[in-house]
Amino acid sequence: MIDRSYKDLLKMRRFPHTWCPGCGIGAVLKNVAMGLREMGWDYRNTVIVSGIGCSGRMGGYMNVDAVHTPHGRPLTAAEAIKTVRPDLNVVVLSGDGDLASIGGNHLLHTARRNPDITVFCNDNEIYGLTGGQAGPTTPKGTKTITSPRGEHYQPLRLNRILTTQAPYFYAKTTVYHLNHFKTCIHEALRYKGFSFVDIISDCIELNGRRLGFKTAHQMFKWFDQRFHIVEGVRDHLKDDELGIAMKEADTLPKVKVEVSEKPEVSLKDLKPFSLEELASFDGQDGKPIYIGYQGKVYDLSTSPLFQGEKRMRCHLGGKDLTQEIGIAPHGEELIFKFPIVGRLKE
Ligand SMILES: Cc1ncc(C[n+]2csc(CCOP(=O)(O)OP(=O)(O)O)c2C)c(N)n1
Ligand code: SF4
Repeated sequence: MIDRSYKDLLKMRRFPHTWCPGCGIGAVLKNVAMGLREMGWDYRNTVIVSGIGCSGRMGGYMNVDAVHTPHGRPLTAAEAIKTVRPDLNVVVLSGDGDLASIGGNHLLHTARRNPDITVFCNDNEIYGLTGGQAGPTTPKGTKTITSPRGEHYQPLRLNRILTTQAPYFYAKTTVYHLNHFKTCIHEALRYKGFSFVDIISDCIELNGRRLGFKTAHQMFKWFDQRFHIVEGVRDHLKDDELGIAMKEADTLPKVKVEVSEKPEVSLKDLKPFSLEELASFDGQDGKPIYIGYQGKVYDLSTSPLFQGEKRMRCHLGGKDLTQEIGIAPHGEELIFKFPIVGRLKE
């Protein structure tokens, strides 16, 4: 018997939905709901965030708390929610125009910061809601309402952009390759970190028909010709490959720091200085510059702090500066590397 419990994740009272018959968004909604169900994610522990567009309407049909953000901003809201409520599962449902065009900057930087959120991008390679204009992922040469002679520019290659800097999880699939699609959803939901599933989908009405497809199924067959599945997890995916590209954080090479240990000097073996004696080592008339710090006397004559024009700082020489160095940023670092020449008398 078919398990229809995923419907608990949908607001069935709102159906029939708003999307055109044959639109791929329905398949995305249903399969994401099934994926959440398998994970045991529901209204008690999950929040959906979506942007603006036909795809952005998915959040309104999910039976969990959902945030409908301004155009291009779902990732900002999603990351904020995850930051203040790390106990919640945060899932973004939106379109390629919303996420990669007006929201492109947020996509780059959210991916870079790697928050634990999952993004399902209904990538119909067009701006659907507004009438079928060319968008960021529209393939070069595609005829759209804004490119009647064929789109002039190369599309953004999310497969390349989102796999440049580890860690990353980028999966590409289509609404037609159902088993693969389900696997990508499942793996993305399980991934700890920023996961992005790029789902090639159809906008039959405002893209497909203009391209000459009579039915959504004809578009699906076209997806089948354009893409093929590659097995296993890859570092990167080529433009025509469907699969999962994933990489853990690059570990920085361990830098060996050589520390030359100075032998610990016993205070009692050091030459004792009274404050009056110390005061005479103030750098004037060619005398060295001595400074007292925590009971020891340091020779700072060669310190860059007192060279050239900075010699005017010589009024600091010949004094016990324990308090001043204690509150100065990097104070101790400035003094420790210089030779110890004595100790302050009690
Ligand atoms: C600030 C702002 N600019 C432009 C729009 C108009 N607009 C609404 S949806 C949309 C494109 C959405 O495209 P996509 O994310 O691909 O979703 P689809 O409709 O294709 O599912 C645009 C440009 C808007 N609503 N707000
Ligand atoms: S306009 Fe396109 S993307 Fe929007 S619901 Fe219709 S088929 Fe789907």
